[in-house]
Order: sequence, then structure tokens, then C-alpha cells
Amino acid sequence: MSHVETWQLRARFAAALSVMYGAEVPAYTTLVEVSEAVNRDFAVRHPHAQRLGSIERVTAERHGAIRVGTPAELTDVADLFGAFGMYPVGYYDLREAASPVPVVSTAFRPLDASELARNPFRVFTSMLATRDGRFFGADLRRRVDEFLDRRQLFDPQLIADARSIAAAGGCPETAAEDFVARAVAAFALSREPVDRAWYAELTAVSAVAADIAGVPTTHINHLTPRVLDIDDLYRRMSERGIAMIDAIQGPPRWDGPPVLLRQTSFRALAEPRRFREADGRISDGTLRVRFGEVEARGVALTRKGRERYDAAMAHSDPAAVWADHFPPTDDEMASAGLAYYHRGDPEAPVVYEDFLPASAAGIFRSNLDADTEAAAVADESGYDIDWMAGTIGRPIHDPYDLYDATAQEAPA
Ligand code: OOG
Ligand code: NI
Repeated sequence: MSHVETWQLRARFAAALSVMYGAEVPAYTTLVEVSEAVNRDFAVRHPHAQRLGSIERVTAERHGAIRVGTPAELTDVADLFGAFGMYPVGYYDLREAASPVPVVSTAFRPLDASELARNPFRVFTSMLATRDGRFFGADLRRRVDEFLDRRQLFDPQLIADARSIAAAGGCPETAAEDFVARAVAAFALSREPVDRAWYAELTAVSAVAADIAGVPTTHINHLTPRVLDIDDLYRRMSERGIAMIDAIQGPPRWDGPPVLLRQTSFRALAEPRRFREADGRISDGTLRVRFGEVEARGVALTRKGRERYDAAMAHSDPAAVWADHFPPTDDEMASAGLAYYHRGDPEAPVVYEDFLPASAAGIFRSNLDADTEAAAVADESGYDIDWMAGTIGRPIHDPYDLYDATAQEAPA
């Protein structure tokens, strides 16, 4: 019987999620079409277009985002993604952002360059920070936790199957289709009615809390294609009348080597949802919670390069000071030890595979109707990378360790 490896399961999972999301969010299909056109045109105009990844990989590449409510739910996610060869990399504390969001996050992704080359799917995963008294008073926290403890996001059988698939490194072909279908279904927008009063009450204190803990299920929040020219994408989407957020997040455009990650997003339309009213009646309504996002990836920065990046970004106009922080060529980036290149070859950038906390917080916030107010009390939650690793019972990988290892290898 043929054996389906975890990377093949990951590729099928990513593709099936994309089909589902396209059916649920029609604007996503437009975004994918425009992204493909941008990439095709870019490749024609630029002979070295494939330096940051083959057109096939870039065009097929997606990241998703999901949000969960509790440590137990996050642990289930870690178990589930293990079956797809996706492991937690990096700890992102969006509570620390200039405009805080009450979540702590990691990204599940393949670790090795060879696995990324086979299929690079990754999912940014956030957990609601209910223990942080700055965002959740004792009463709200208790009621949110009670609601979350009563729901079950993932069928225990799905998680048990995921654990055995992860341990076996794959599964027989006969089991693969069903497993992937069940995993995808766990992230579909639910038809289950939303309790109108509870959702409204949570919205009044925190839009993020309502999105995560106001409903009995989770869902894929966005699915992001990758482009080679995000400024061109931004222009083309705007020309189609799609209102993008004000700015592209992350490093400014410039003529030197693109670094890290640039992202932009647009607010999706209202989606039909069912509601349960106070008298028990079921009614139809809409919620505007999901959105479209697109990304462009550049070279991964070393710790030293990242310090320069953070310094430039702290400036009121990063574009104006960019050239004071970064040299204009890959040669100089490599010799100054600012960015990763395979075996030190400036022709062979190591692509950034992770996320940026400030951009992530910006993307979150740009798609919420209201901010969460932080109270002036101490944070006694204890959330940090070690807390998260201990909770999910697995290491949270350090992105720099992974880039160091990748840089020793020839390009995949
Ligand atoms: C996650 C936002 C972060 C990104 O690309 O930085 C993110 C979310 O909205 O749940 O996806
Ligand atoms: Ni995203």
C-alpha cells in the first residue's frame, strides 16, 4: 500500500484549504489571480526574478492564520500540524506591540530548507491572552474561560490520528484523503449559530476576544499568497476598487536587497452568519472578521541585520534613513554579516520564512473595528516562549538557529 509522507499531506492540506477559502471568500480568488499576474509580469521584466524562489514555489506559496482561545486548544493545533511536518517556530508577543493585541503567537512551519522547498505552507497561530490582567479583568476572564472550556474545536479522534501520523512520518494513501478532509473541515466557517448577546458583549470590550471566544469554533482567518512585487500588487488591487489598508507593513521599498517580509491586506466583505437571539430564535446576520492579505519575502537577516532593521524602523520615516542602515548590494550585505546567504554566496539569499511582530499586530488591528484598552495593572500571566513551549510540550524553534543551519547548505 502506498505511503503518503507528511510533506505530501502538507501540500494536500494547503491546497484543500485554498479551495475551501476561495469558495468562502470570493475576494481571495481575485487576490490569487492578481498575484499570479504580478508574478508572471515580474518574471518577464526581471532576469533574476527567481533568486528568492522559483516562480512555481512563489506562486503556490501560502500562509494561513488561525486564532484559538486556550492552552489546550493551542496544544491540539500543535498536534494536528505535526502530522503535516509543521512545527512551532518563533514566539511573537503582540501584547508588546506599539498598538497591543491581547494574543501570544507562534508560527507552525517546516523547519528544513528541503522541507520548505517541497511545500512551504505555514500557519501563524495566536492564542487569546486571557490571563493578562491588563486586557481581561477577573470577571471577564472567568466568563471567557468558562465559554472556552465548554467548546471543542477539534475532534479528539482527529488529534489522535494526527499524533499517530506524525509518529509514523505519514499514513497509507487510503487514510490520507479522509484525514486531510477532516483537518480542513476543522477550519471552515461554522454554520453553528453565534450567541448574539455574548458576541456583542465581548465586542464591546475587545474585538479580538469576540472573534476568538465569541463563537463556538475557529476558522481560517486569512490565507496569504506570495508575490514578487507587492507595490505592483497594491496598485492593481486598488485599481480594481478593493480598498487596501493605508500602507504596506514592514520594510520600505528600495532599490537594494529586499529584506524580511512586506505585507498588506484588505478588509473582506461581511459574511453571512446565523445568530441565536436572547429568546432562542435563530436569525440571519453577518460578521466582518476575515480578510485578504498578500506578502513579499526578502533575504533573512542575521541578529546583527535585525538590529539594524529595528533601528531603521524606529525612525519616523524609515525609507528616508534606510540607506544609512543597509548597503545597496547583496555582496556588501553578506560581507557585513547582515543577512544570510547559502555558503556565503551573495547570489544565493536565504529567504526569510517567518513573520514580524509589528506587522502582525498592524495586520490584526487594521481589520478590527475597535481597539482593546490595556488597563494599568501588572501583567502576571507568565506568558513567554518557555511558557508556550511547556504548555504545548514541544520546543519552540529559534528562527536564527534554522537560518544558521540553512546557510551552511547549498540552495535547495
Ligand atoms: C494574524 C496576523 C498576523 C501575519 O501575516 O503577520 C499574520 C491574525 O490576524 O490572526 O498573519
Ligand atoms: Ni498573515
